[in-house]
Amino acid sequence: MSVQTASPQFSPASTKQDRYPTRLSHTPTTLWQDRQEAVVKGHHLDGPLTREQLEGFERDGFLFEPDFLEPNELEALNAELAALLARPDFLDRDFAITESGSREIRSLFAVHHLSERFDRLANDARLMGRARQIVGGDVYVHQSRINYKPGFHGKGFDWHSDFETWHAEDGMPEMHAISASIVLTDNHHFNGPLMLIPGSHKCFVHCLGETPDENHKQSLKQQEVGVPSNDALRELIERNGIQAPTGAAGGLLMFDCNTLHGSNANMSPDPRSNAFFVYNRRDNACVEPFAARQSRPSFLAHQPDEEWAPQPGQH
Ligand code: 6CS
Ligand code: FE
Repeated sequence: MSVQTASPQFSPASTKQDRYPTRLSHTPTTLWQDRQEAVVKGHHLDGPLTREQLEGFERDGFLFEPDFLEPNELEALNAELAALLARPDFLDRDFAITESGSREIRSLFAVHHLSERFDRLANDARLMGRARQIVGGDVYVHQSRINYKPGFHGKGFDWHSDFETWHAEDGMPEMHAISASIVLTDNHHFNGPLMLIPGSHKCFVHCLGETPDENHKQSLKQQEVGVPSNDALRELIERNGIQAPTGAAGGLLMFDCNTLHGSNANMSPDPRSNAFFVYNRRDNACVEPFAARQSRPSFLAHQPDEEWAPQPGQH
């Protein structure tokens, strides 16, 4: 049974072939379509990951490495994190997303452009080398962010595929990107660790609902469009379960752009702060959105080798 394509009255802006139709106007007849690209494409490339680690990433769609950072690196990054969080001039800027109903910062985007230290980390050979081995070629930073998830008030993130949003709204053509999440505060069962569905990276769950204009103003607080159906989630979770890698600060969680993930609210006093760098293969740079009328702002989707500066004034 064929997958319904995007409704004709809402044709995607992109002229590139849309391999992953989503934001459909009527319920598709299949829960998902198969992924079309291989997951790990750099077996032939040298790099820090072992064959076993690459095989694990291929199978699960994610890989957790404890103790990735040295203690002194972690200490310096947490000091930088606190300094960025305390910047009064950031609070009303478009790249600083607050929790709904409060002025607490939920996410700070473009941190590799806002902080020398996070820029050095984003370009660290240990991360770039891992990403290159997985996606099979040279990479650039498509997106960076710090998710703070403050104690007691940090809200969760519903189940989603990042690639679904990056394809629909940023124009990322194919699945050649990974996220590297650096655990900056201990992630335990009660402060909302990232949860992932193993194996889900091999299924593209097409989502219902047209992309509203300026959707990011809502979706970064509470994503409502581009979320998988409960039927698809139920089926994938029944097949492969849910995993929530927890561990001490300093660990590294890498996950494929299409691995379904989410997290619960933070019910503990402890913040759950992670820094994320999204590495996209350079030949997979974003074009026009595949399912949105306009591209998202550049703090969410960077181009290779771009000159970026924060937009003046409030968003
Ligand atoms: O829209 C985005 O790009 C962001 N949204 C989520 C929920 N995860 C990935 C990314 O940070
Ligand atoms: Fe995400």
